[in-house]
Amino acid sequence: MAGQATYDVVIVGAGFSGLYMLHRLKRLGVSARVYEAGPSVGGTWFWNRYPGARVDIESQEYSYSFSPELDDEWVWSERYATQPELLRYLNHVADRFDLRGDIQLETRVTASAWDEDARRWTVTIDGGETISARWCVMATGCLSVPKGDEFPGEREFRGPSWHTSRWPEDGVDFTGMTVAVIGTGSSAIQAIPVIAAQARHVTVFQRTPNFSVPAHNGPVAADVAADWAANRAAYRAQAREAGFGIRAVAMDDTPALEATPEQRKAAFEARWTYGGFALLGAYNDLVLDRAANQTAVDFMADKIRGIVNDPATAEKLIPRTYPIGAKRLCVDTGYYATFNRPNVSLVDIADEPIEGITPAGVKTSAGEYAVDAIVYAIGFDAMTGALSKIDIRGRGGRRLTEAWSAGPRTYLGLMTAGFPNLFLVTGPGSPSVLCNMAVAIEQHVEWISDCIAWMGERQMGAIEASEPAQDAWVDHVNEVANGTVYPQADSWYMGANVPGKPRVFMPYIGGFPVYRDKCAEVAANGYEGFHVG
Ligand code: FAD
Ligand code: N01
Repeated sequence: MAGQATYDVVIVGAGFSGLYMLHRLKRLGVSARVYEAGPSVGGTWFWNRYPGARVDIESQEYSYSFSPELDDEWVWSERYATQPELLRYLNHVADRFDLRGDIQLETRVTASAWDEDARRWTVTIDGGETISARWCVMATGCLSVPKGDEFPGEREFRGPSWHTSRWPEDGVDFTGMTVAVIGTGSSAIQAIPVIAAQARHVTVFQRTPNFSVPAHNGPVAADVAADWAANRAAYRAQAREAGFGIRAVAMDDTPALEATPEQRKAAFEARWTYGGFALLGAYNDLVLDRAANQTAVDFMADKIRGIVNDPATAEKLIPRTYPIGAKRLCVDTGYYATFNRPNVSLVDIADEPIEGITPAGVKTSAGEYAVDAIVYAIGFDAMTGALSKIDIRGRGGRRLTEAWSAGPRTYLGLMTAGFPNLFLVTGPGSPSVLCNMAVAIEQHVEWISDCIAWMGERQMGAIEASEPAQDAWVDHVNEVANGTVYPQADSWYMGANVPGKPRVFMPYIGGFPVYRDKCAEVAANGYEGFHVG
């Protein structure tokens, strides 16, 4: 088509994944263009600007490892960086590696169709312009499509309301306001203490209580920074050998039920004192065995009772219906203690369901809660949401949404049968959200760019996951998940948070090192399980 832009690779999304993908492809000398719907690079760290937003993996670990120079020049100010600091970091990466010239912001990719004859993708952006590319890399994010329109009457509310993932750039001043916060996931648990410190009153609407552990955040101590600077390469390597891609979650290799109650209490206490996800590494069977898991649940229940003064509120805050870890563990700064403030109240909507939003506030089966503002902290259409929003059509015009109607099917989370030359970064079937995403993203991006280079060297035009390899991988992903406690929760990992979504455990829980080695072996064997032509 005359005037049609042509690239070797189109990358969709300019977050952590898209930026590194572009950098790798530029180094290969491959022409690539990034299309990003938002007005800035940064992805997650641009969109999620709610009060209190910060990383839940220590920043020394949640950052790119591919450039020692970048590591040396960037100094993290806090153990867990805030959203503004992470956004500054990703902007710095875009500048430092000269990426901006190949990124088109405020441009949404609406469709992508495989042209069998040309063996290329025709990518459509909003406005209707089309682009031709040999390869299409979906770096669209696992948590980039916020849920919306969940409650009847949302549009009738007369005050302001925001989803945590679509926060005003100038922030919100809650001074003097009464505020409803709906949801008690990671976003809410970070936001509620900060909003409560400012607002006149906060009413928290909780459907399912969550487990949350303290971050013990603070400035990075000089000795910690110096230790990291001296040992960074070794520490990065240790993270890549850890099941969750996090060095700080070092797994103790003993089962919980073999320890005495006193030993368990001491082990959990030590990890609670360290903070963050470390708690889940106290024993090697916490996420495998429900009885072992219950020991950590009981520890958490005691902690909540010890922090929250009002016994009735404490009991409401204790999760009872699912194992700890089966929903993503939350990492907080003062969450449970916030319920001791006189200006914070908890409404258990398991007891009194939300019937809708009225012009004045939130209406439950027990009555109306009039508020000045509403914060929806209700999460995302995770892992498949951003891909389903793009009209992706593979061989024979088959839609991705049709191929995935019973749940996502991929080979290694990297590609899907029937969709040649379409790569997914941290797609369903890969460790992705069960891993330090920085580690998972780097491994995927490097595998994809190596594959593109390999194909180029051999003048190969197309690569596609084979159906048998994909079927075997999907079976393996399910089998591993079913050997853990993860499928026992109604989590977004299972698609359970979106009405009508197929209930399938989407990420791969076999551990990052096992997965990485499998990907490397597949590549070393000439892309075993893929059709290469
Ligand atoms: P994203 O950062 O989501 O970027 C995807 C980009 O693609 C977005 O900017 C989006 O606008 C764009 N896009 C999507 N569809 C289209 C389209 N059709 N056209 C054009 N552009 C499109 N992970 C961790 O490991 N540790 C953490 O502590 C952590 N904290 C998190 C906190 C929050 C609040 C959230 C929501 C997620 C968090 N995550 C965390 C997960 C986080 O998403 C990843 O760590 C990482 O930032 C993902 O990067 P990404 O580039 O793959 O996706
Ligand atoms: O979303 P969530 P999130 N009516 O889905 C409730 C990452 N992250 O934005 O549990 C009433 O976890 C829902 O209730 P229930 C991290 O991976 C990390 O908080 O479904 N309530 C739940 O309480 C995280 O897991 C950080 O019963 C409804 C809440 O809303 C992921 O992003 C910070 C409802 C949603 O919780 C998502 O976190 C933020 C309805 N119709 C995010 N629908 C860090 O700490 C939903 N809810 C780094």
